[in-house]
Amino acid sequence: MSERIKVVVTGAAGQIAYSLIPRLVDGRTFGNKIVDLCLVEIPQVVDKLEGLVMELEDSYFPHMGNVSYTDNFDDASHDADWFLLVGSIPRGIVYEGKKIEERSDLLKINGGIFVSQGESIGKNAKVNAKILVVGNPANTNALIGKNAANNDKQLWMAMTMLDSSRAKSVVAKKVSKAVKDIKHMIIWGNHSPTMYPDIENAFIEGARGADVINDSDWVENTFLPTVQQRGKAVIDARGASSATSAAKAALDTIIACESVTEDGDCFSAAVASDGSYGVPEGLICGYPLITLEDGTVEIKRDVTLSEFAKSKFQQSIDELISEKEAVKNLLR
Ligand code: NAX
Repeated sequence: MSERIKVVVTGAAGQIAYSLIPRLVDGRTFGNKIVDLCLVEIPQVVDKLEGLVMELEDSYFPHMGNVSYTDNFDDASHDADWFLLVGSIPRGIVYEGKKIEERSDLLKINGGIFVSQGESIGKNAKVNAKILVVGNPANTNALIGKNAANNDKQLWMAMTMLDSSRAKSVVAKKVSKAVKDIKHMIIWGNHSPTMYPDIENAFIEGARGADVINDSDWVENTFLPTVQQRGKAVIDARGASSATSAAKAALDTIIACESVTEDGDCFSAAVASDGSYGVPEGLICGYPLITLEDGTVEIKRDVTLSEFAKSKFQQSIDELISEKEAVKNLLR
């Protein structure tokens, strides 16, 4: 009999979730496992999930197990293996008469949600549960959630895979290669415009980015701002934040955690710092990660940063420190 896995998705009636949820049960993301889904929404829209459940039933997914939906996160969290915390108020929408563009506004609105969700996960979820925070501000939401969960065996991550995929795409275009030829693309720091996409340590058909791209002007004035501002560019172009690409990035993060990392490669997500690379302990910071044979996900520690990279990374660390300060009343 196939193994079963329980996955909880918040923000299940939102845009990202509409692309994400069907692909959780399509037999690719979790392989042969039967996936039980628990979909969570706020009370005002939870009934809409009936329609999504109908569509899932109509789609013929042999790997789909039980599907339920609720507005009670605490109920949903019991014995879950994976949490995709997508639910939050996105940048760019009008909320209580004000257009939400600043991170400080997002911090205030969304931070509170993650205290109660974190407590439920720490108490009710599987001991080795993995939690991927997508809802922005993702790093600090994950910090709040992890702190409230108070359960160090569970792995809390904030998503930076989309930034890594965007960076691969920009590099691939620059060198006229396919995206599959670009590997080891690390996003250091915060999932925000201060992030540092590390082109120097990326591999382009096996060669170091620093050796292939000898154009510091392009790196500083085109590559970095293009990747850092890509989220805003998508919002400006489509009038809504990235959805299908964000869903793909969440799936790629799950797959990267569920399979052993290829020798020499790594994947990007933000996890709690253990002091690696000089980041204050506990901050949820974008790092290069690897998944080991026993399923453990750990920080890859053998990457060398140039002085340029260190100064850019430090700006993002400083931002994470100030975000932590801004939510200190939500931390135990
Ligand atoms: P939508 O507004 O389409 O959907 C969000 C959904 O979350 C809504 O249906 C809302 O009712 C629900 N929700 C809000 N609070 C909730 C709660 N406490 N429990 C359960 N559900 C709740 O936004 P969407 O485009 O799907 O984006 C979701 C989040 O992803 C936003 O915060 C957005 O900023 C963030 N993003 C993060 C990215 C990343 O790389 N980390 C990239 C894409 C995206 O910008």
